[in-house]
Amino acid sequence: MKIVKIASSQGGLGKAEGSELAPDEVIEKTKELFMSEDGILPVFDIDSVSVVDSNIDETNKNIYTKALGVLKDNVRPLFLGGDHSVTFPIVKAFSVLYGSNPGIVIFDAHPDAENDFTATHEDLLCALVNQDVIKKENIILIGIRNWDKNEIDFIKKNKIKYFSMKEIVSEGIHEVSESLMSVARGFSDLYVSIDIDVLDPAFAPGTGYREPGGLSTRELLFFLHRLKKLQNLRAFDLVEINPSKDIEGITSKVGAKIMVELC
Ligand SMILES: [Mn+2]
Repeated sequence: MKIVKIASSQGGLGKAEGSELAPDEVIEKTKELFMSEDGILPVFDIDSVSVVDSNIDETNKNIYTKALGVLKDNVRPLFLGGDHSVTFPIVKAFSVLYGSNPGIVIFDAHPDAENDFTATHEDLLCALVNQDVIKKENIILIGIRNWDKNEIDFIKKNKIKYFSMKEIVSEGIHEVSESLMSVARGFSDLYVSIDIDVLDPAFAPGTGYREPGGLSTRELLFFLHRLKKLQNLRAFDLVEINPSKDIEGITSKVGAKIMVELC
């Protein structure tokens, strides 16, 4: 599996400091996992984006250019962040390449719809919608459970599809997964973004914003094992793992597990 390391916390408004350490830490932990649960031996081809110190615009340009090149190879890469702002330039490249009807599934505790002026990790959704990077009806959020009034208003106004944690549990994970699959299958091309804070902090404490009441690791893997079967799936990212806030490497190992299961 092609892995693109993006060792940047520049879009994290200072609050994601430490997430730039994640790519190396997570890759190191993959050495403790022998094969995927489907019996696939994990083999990683590791590449990286050059991160320009204190210059997020230059870093984002580099992410965009790298993503364009890697996505063209059609090898279903995983982009390993980094804070969640790295998703924006990748998805821009994705939507340029896959013009007909691309869509995105975002696993996250937060809608990331705080501001609409720039692409930080707090306003990813606004940037995707307002800059028309992905059609708003082709964006699906999963695992949402902490949002403020602005964010609810933004989601309602734009009719963004989402499955909150509450809904996942009350409707049942199988039911929600079926709904998700039926929408995702309809996209010409699918991108999956995984913010590790979609997991309950009991499973993934090493992240910037610990939000109680999240998915278990097993439940996230259930969704990912299903999504992985879709023919239109083109790329993943895995973001917001923060080794400096982790406990005994628990979260980095969860990241490694996700990588191995996506092989
Ligand atoms: Mn988040």
